[in-house]
Amino acid sequence: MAILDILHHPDPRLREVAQPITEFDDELQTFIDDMFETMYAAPGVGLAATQVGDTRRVAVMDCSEDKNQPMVIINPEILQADEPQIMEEGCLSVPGISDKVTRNNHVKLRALDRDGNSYELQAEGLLAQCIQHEIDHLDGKLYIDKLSTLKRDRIRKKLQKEQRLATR
Ligand code: GNR
Ligand code: NI
Repeated sequence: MAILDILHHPDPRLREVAQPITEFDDELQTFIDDMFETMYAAPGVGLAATQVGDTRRVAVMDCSEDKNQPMVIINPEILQADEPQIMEEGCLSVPGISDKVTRNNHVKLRALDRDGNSYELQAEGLLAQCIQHEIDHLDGKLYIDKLSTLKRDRIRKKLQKEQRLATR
């Protein structure tokens, strides 16, 4: 097991579009375990491979109260989305920031599990929000892309300054 480094905005690797997974080998299983360890340690309710510099189309999540409902989504597809509403959102790749964005409160998901078996799931609330957030990561998108240019510029400058202070 290993805790992986989480990339911070504006790292250009957060903008890469992840590639579908076709190999469900031992290396993938180890990577998924490391992603869970990294997510729980952060702590966060989700983590996409993009955030740890990997271009495979996989994310892990656990939106449960007791942190006992690990979920893997591989090559995910949203089949249906409805009930747009404003939700407060944060991201481990945009640390120390949160803001309101519009998300669908209900989604129907199709994805593969860690063994490559297809499943479908109806999700609502935080889980639905998290699914949309993680799929956005796999498409190189961040929730701050939905904010005004002014807000996004301020966030980028703040994180770039923190980055400079952390690496000097
Ligand atoms: O930990 C996280 N919390 C969160 C809160 C509201 C909406 C989405 C999220 S996901 C985030 C972890 C993360 O950055 N996943 O990519
Ligand atoms: Ni995120």
